[in-house]
Amino acid sequence: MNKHLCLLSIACILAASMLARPNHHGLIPYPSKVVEHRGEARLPRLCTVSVSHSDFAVAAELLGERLQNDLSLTVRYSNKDNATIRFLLDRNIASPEGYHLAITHKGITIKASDVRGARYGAFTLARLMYHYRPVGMNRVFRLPLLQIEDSPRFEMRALLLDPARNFLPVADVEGFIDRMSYYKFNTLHLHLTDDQGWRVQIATHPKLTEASKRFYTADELRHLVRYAARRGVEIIPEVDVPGHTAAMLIAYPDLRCDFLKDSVFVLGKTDNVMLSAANERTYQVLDDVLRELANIFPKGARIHLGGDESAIERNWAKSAEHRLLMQRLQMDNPRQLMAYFFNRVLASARNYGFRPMLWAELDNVRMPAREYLFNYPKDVELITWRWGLTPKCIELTRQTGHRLLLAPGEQAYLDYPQWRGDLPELNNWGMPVTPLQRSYCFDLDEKLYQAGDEHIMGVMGTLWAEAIPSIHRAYYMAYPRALALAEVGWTPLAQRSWERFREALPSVLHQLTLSGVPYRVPFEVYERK
Ligand code: TNX
Repeated sequence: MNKHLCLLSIACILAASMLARPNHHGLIPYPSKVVEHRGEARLPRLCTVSVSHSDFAVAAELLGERLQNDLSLTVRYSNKDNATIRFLLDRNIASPEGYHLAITHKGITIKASDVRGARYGAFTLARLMYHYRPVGMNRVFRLPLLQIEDSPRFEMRALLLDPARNFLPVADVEGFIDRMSYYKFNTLHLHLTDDQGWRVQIATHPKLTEASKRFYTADELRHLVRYAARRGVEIIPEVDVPGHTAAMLIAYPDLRCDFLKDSVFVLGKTDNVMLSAANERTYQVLDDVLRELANIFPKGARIHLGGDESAIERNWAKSAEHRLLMQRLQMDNPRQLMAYFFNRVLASARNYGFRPMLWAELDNVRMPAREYLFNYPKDVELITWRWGLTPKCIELTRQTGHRLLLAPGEQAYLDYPQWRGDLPELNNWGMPVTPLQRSYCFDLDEKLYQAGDEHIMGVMGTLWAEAIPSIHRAYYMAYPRALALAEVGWTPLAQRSWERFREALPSVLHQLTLSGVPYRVPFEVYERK
């Protein structure tokens, strides 16, 4: 082979491998569409940023914060047309969370029809700029010429924090929100009450927080709601009833089932107890709680009311007052009382303008589980979570028309260890290992749902905190798996690639290190074979 042919074939092989492996540009979650042009844009160290629409100011500010904090760039806001980075209103962009980002020789534009899209365009640009930051003595910023058109695959991308089990101060939750919104999560599920603690101040029932000591005041929660909204994150509060209520029943023993009124309950030890469904006081107290929460959360906000792991056989089934109630309601199985209980509590929630959610619970959690514990009302959004039961929940919601959020134990339980022998060291009851690649491959390996399953709202990773004593540990358990779930929730299935994700990861982890996030290093992903 002559020299030229040889060079040509090497060039072809290189080009083919570049085509086979599109550049990841350090982007997680990867956008719907990236078009790359030849050449590069040079950016001045002093970036000017303009917005064509006052709603977009927050997106420009969040971009400025990232560029200043992570890249020590000086950012100036301007109202001139020739700014380096321009946010433009484009009503033709159909998805409110969508955006178009163009990096050209003439500058950078981010177009969106809504502040949500403008914000995500800003975060994508900040991530790109971090990935392509100049290193060493070279101070010139060079970005590839790109056009990105992006919008989310699912409307809800969520993470759950559990300050009920281990309290997380407001500042810790703020930092967590900053991180999650940067990776395009838009929902934070806050598990506010459980056996181990009640973490939201309720003025009409002050004892609820007395024993738990550390809790959020109404004003602190209001602040968090505002803080999250500025970053495009909706907070869903959860008040978990009628099980998971030991803290509530320690504070107010009159809400216990009749035969447990004089028993000794110990905070942190007692579990598997339930609110009485036969006592009017239960409904009164829950109504008060919901009324006060309605003063904290915006009108029309979601609320999660639990409904999981209720030990009905050990509580309502053994109680005289519940037998009487069943007689009155002509029921023959205490499980039917769940429908009675929730119909009343859901009525309060609706009355205060909340959109209710519940954990999807099946009548028989031992396999085969076939039906829901009760007929969930149509307006209730459900979350699937139990191991092995997500396909069943998807099938049932397809029939009943309920909207469903996916948090399957198999891929999305971020409290489980990420590798053999890894943390958590506490409360590890033989938790299944959930490696990064498993979380990433959520719906790549097995087809979880069918085309047209529009009732699927999205994806949620859960950080149940029995074994998560601090925000540091929450980060360790969440990252990098939350990045995998961010991509499951955002990136269209056709664009998903484990290889591309794996290659983009070091750049993202570098930035996380810089901002002090103690994630777990996923060494197994890079181990030499
Ligand atoms: C089950 S997921 C629970 C939580 C626990 C978690 C531990 C769900 C609805 N209930 O209360 O914290 O398992 O992994």
